[in-house]
Amino acid sequence: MRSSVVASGVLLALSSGCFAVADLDRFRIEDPCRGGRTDVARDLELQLIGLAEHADERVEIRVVDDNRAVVGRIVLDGLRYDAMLEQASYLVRRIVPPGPAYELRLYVDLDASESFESREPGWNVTEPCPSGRVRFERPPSTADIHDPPTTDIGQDFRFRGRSFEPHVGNNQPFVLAVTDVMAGRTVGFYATPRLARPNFDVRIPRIVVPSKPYDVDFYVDVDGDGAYDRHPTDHTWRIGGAAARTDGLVVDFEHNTAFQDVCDTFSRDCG
Ligand SMILES: [Ca+2]
Ligand SMILES: [Ca+2]
Repeated sequence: MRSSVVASGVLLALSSGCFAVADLDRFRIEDPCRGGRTDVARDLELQLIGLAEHADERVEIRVVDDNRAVVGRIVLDGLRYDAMLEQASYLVRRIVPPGPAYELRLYVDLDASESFESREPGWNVTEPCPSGRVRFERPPSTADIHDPPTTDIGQDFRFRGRSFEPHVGNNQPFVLAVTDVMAGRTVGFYATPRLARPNFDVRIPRIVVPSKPYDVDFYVDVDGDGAYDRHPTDHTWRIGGAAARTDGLVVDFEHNTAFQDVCDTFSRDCG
């Protein structure tokens, strides 16, 4: 299918004698399931249903590509549960890898060990149609998220936030994303519905590759509406182009008022 699309596009270009850059858009690879591109990273729109009993626990979601490599991780340090809708929903931009299919390996980290144990509830979600829209409704049975096995591709990411006193005790969510600058793809995402302490550590396991640069964007959802808003409504920051080392990437950050707009990392509605 792909080759036939390219061939017809080439003939069209030759017959018209026109090689304008805009014509390259014709060659993009179409999703055979629902339309849309499969040659670029796509957004994940995630709905989690039936996990209310685990709302205060750590939930980890591994994004697995069609080579069974873990190419992204989402850490939900407590779910932001909507009692009216009986679900938690998240938008993670550009974390669905290019390719025709991907999987999500999801588990509740009951002992907060940052690793999956066989007694913990886990599920494998296969997405044959890569739209990026996933509605996960807890099924009655669980699965071993290590079966079939996956491979990790990187080292740990750590963020050490300090002096966040203005945001403690106010039910203000903290959200962070790690972007592979060269690939233009999100590799790590962290969200917690509230900050319990002014000094806190975030760890996203095995997501950064030594010597590659990463943007680390984060914000406190000061108005608590569950969405990114530009300063002064929310407090928003970027640590740009941080290079990972052989032992991973550690970012130390002290709360300050040098806010930066990172809307595109967290929202599709940036005006
Ligand atoms: Ca565990
Ligand atoms: Ca907000």
